[in-house]
Amino acid sequence: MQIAITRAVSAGIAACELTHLERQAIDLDRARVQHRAYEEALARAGCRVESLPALDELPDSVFVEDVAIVLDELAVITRPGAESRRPETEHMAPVLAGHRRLSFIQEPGTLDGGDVLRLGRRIFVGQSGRSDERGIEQLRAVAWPYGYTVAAVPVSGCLHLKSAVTKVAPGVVLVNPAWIDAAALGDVLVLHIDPDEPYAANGLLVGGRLIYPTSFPKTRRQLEAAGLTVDAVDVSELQKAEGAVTCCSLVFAGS
Ligand code: CIR
Repeated sequence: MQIAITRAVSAGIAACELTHLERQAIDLDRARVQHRAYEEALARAGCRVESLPALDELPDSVFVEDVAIVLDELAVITRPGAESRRPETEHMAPVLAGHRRLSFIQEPGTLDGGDVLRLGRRIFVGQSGRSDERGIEQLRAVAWPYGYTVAAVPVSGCLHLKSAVTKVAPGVVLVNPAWIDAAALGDVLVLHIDPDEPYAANGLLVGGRLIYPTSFPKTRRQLEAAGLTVDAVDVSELQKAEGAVTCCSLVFAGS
């Protein structure tokens, strides 16, 4: 059984961090409806959804992916690159302690879970504005004893590595080639987004289904034509906060 941890949308989401987008009004009620529909998609994919209560004083706390990396053997609580997001980790640590042994990224290193892409025993980490060399080195130190390699990948033009690439099927990644060089990922089949949809590289593969935003119809048609099962969800309000589909959950094997 897969477990998906989510957190309800903060009443303060209007004050979210923004790096590449202009601030737009976010309809909180609509964001909450979309988030519940996203949780339903996780349940359809076979997850047991553990939905945590909103933290209204932490605007970006719906984006739980950034505060932890959950491996089969342990969970790493991150130290997010954006200072406003660091208190989110204190709320996640006790939740994950119920599932995994914990390790912590320590000051001065920074790491956002959105920068971490795992392909089997290979872990790729974006060198973004949020994750630095020291954070990446700390992740390497805790993961290598379990047989993981950790490789830094340059990203430019986007927030996180997973804005530019996600796994969409076993051995297959979806990439925006303007933001990363997929050669850094080694032996993997690469699909490209439609160039009209730069934010389209973020999909969430769970239980053989790809949870994917409705806002990228051209790329979605290509994915379906390639034989993928796509479960489309409208996350337009969360996208205004520079979020996507991977960032709203932590999905891992239950024990
Ligand atoms: C931030 O800038 O931190 C949030 N507004 C968006 C985080 C999105 N996280 C993700 O894609 N992993």
